[in-house]
Amino acid sequence: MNINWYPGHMKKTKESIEKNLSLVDVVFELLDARIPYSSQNPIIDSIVQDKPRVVILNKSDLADNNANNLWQNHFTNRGIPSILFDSLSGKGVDRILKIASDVTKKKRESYKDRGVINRPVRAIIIGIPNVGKSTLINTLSGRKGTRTGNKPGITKATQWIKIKGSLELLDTPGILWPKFEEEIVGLNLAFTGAIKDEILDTETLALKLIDVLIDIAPELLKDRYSIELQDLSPLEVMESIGNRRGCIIKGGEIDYTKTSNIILDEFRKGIIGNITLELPK
Ligand SMILES: Nc1nc2c(ncn2[C@@H]2O[C@H](COP(=O)(O)OP(=O)(O)OP(=O)(O)O)[C@@H](O)[C@H]2O)c(=O)[nH]1
Ligand SMILES: [Mg+2]
Repeated sequence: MNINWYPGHMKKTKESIEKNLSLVDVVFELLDARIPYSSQNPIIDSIVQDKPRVVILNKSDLADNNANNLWQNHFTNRGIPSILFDSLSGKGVDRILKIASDVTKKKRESYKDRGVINRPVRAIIIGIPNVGKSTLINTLSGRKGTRTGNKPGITKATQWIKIKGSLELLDTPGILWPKFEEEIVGLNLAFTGAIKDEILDTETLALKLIDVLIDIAPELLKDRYSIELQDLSPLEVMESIGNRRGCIIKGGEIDYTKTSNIILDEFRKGIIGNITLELPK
């Protein structure tokens, strides 16, 4: 399955991020805790250069707890500060503010030495579509200053939002990159909802997801849909799920589209379980 989604507005956003970078003190890089490798933009290093950077592993409430810890260790071992976060509950906001203050300490002191007072710390939030950038900003600011939604491509333009404690955050539209070198990266992004559904073949995608789940989370799959897996193929598993859920069209045939949508939707919402799709290499 060949997935590519790099519309013109993403290229423009990338250019706008590069332009705004000189204004910011710290970069918050939001990754999806279920796919920290696949959600990391390979061109990020060249964009961010030597700005202080903090990785926020968002949607950690949907990911596996052990895997969350492995990923956090992975970033710690590479000297990159990281935070496990869940923008919806907002638990741990203080840690984000503290890290932002720590990594910008030198910069703030240099301002003070030069007599600049009351200059806020400015941060830019970057990440793939739908990872929760705008939700994080709303949680930090305590108000709905920027629109959010459960599909990719909600934020259309960059926008500064003031946060209490003299922090200013720049919300940006989600960006991907021109080509996914590994097929699994494109699939992981599509499974988790970072690629707009209109360009996806949802039935093929759901079959690929079943294939992955049979491998990494067979018990959760069995429990959620009360099915047996034995040696069933992904297609047979989809048919069992369709039957269970009454996704049947005229003539008794399985409604594959409806079944596929249920599986993708329930995976994305964490209803099948807390599942991390990849571990540190
Ligand atoms: N479970 C869970 N859902 C989250 C979390 N953060 C955001 N969401 C949901 O994910 C969806 C996307 O959130 P947004 O904040 O709009 O994502 P975004 O990164 O700004 O997306 P774009 O503007 O399209 O790039 C929304 O439905 C949020 O409610 C989280 O930590 N956990
Ligand atoms: Mg947004």
